Amino acid sequence: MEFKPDFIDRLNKAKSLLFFTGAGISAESGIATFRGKDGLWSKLKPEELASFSAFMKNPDMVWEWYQYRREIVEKAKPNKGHLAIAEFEKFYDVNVVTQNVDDLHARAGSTNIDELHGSIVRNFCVDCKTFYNHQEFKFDKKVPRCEKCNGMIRPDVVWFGENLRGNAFPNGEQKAKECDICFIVGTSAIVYPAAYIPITAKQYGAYLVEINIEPTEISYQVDYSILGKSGEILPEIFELAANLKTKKQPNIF
Ligand code: BV8
Ligand code: ZN
Repeated sequence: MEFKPDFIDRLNKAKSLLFFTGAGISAESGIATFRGKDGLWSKLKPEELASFSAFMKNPDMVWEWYQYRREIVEKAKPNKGHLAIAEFEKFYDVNVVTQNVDDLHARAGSTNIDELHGSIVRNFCVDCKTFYNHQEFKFDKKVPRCEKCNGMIRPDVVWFGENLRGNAFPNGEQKAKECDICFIVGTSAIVYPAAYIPITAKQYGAYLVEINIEPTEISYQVDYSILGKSGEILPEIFELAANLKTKKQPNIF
């Protein structure tokens, strides 16, 4: 695959890379995306499933939907895109700021991950906020109860209308300000405040590279838009980077 000369130059000089990822990077692992022709939202309404009010209105239905998605995540494997991102750590400071709630980046070996929208493999009690991992309720078809206070247990994902929790967003923002290249991988870039991450990177001088199978809301703002599957493109970019970073430095004496 041929890459633009200015991108090659940036990749050669870069020290810090940020990968801002969305559901598209997990598509080749068999996990459905949200929007697009066979996305989750084409069959189901997000407000009826991925919101706190939906959970309180119909807890068992929402719980079951997450159990169904957890099973898919558990059976899924990191694909070549996730693995390539982990490999970049050999030559760069790498940060992954993901909107995804699957654990495929961690399972691929990435070590600096901010999960903006939480994680489907974690649960917590709505009342006393005690955390539980999903294995403890693996076979529960109905919303389980907290062993400490009998409150309802919910998935630790950020639902629509909920503030992002913990330090993931501020951490991600700080890393966006410091990165040399911000890769925007497999996201429609319409969910906020997550979609501010690449904008912040651009404001602080990063070179923006989009990897997607189609143009998106953010395509007009990026420096380089590469159309194609992330599982195919990321390994090619890693190979280019490895050649650049390991080529024998010219003998200056
Ligand atoms: C909040 C977890 C404060 C649950 C999700 C402005 C500022 C702040 C908020 C808002 C705002 N404007 C609107 C809002 C409200 C809302 C929002 O952004 N709505 C959107 C829809 C307009 N934001 C919120 O509610 C956020 N909270 O702001 O709190 C607040 C509080 C009260 C009132 C107001 C504000 C919380 C948002 C988090 C919602 N939770 N998920 C779960 O997963 O079950 S969002 C959901 O969308 C997923 O997390 C997902 O990660 C996220 C983004 O989707 P993508 O990852 O981009 O996936 P998508 O399917 O859209 O796209 C996939 C892409 O991959 C496509 O482009 C496709 O072409 C590409 N692709 C496919 N295959 C491949 C590929 N690319 C490469 N290779 C391939 N093989
Ligand atoms: Zn509790």
